[in-house]
Amino acid sequence: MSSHWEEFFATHLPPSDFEDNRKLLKEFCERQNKLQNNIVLITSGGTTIPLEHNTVRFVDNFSAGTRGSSKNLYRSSLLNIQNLGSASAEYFLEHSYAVIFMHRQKSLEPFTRHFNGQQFFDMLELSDREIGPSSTISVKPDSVDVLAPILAKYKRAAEAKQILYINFTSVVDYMWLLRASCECLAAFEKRAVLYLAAAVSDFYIPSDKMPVHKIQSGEGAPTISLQLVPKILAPLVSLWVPNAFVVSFKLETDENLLIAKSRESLNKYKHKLVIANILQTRKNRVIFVTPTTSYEVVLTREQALSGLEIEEPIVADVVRKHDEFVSTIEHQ
Ligand code: 9Z3
Repeated sequence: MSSHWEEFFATHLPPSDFEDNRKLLKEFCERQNKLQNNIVLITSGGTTIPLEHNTVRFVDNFSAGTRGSSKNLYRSSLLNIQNLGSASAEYFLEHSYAVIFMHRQKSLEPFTRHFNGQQFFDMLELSDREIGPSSTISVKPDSVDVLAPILAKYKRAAEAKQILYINFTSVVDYMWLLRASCECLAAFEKRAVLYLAAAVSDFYIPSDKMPVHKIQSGEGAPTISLQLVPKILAPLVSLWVPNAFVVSFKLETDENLLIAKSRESLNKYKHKLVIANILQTRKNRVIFVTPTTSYEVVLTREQALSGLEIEEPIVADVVRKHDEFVSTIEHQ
């Protein structure tokens, strides 16, 4: 039996920085709504489930956070690993959407995802060996063409205050932030897109069943009993943002289940689109499943080698579908 979402919120406290995030969400959304912008909530990265209240151990969900962040770069040696969420954020920004990037803490983020710490340092030059007041730091000439386009896009989005970053770690944090985001997105009605790419835990240990302190190995191997996380798409679609364009992702490892599970989800929650993918091939093939159709979006080897990311055509297609959805309602 899946537990009910209302009981979940009644029995699990919000994260300690929840009110700060709620305020940021409210301010960001009010500003974007006044500007009449389209807005997308991208969730990205995996959620954890703690095994202890004072958490030493936790179970994690797979996701690098690529799908949600940005653009593939031209030099493979400077590329960071991809993540759907962070990649998609950059493409939505290019389509002039305001972006709420709700991501797992320390998972990939738009723009910075292209470089990890050491790669970034390798692009810089220090003027003197002995550091003094006249020392300067510059970008190596052969790195400028890599860094400049990303920096330009980053600056444009930051100066226009077009993106808000909020982060979660556990599935409980995720649930509270998702609901708070929806409270703010409701005002956008059909102009809001929810792009739910985070890999959310299906199972967890409820707060009242979790030990307070670190589980002791001296007491023998623990038996851990997990319960089902409530299916949050149900209230999200029917109650929280009933007019929004909701897109969920379906991750499977068995190809035979992929379309059937996606259709099942659409039938159950009545949202607009499921983007289905298989773990191993997610970077070059997804399937768009709507209530009436299903078709593949595939990246050829040549396209991948030329630096194209699958998130670019995915986002372009979602934006086109969202446009159609907006004009269909307007003409009703
Ligand atoms: C996805 O399927 C995402 O595409 C990935 C992206 C997590 C595979 P990366 O972050 O990977 O780029 O490394 N997300 C799955 C979303 C999810 O958990 N969906 C639920 C499900 O499949 C239903 S809402 O049951």
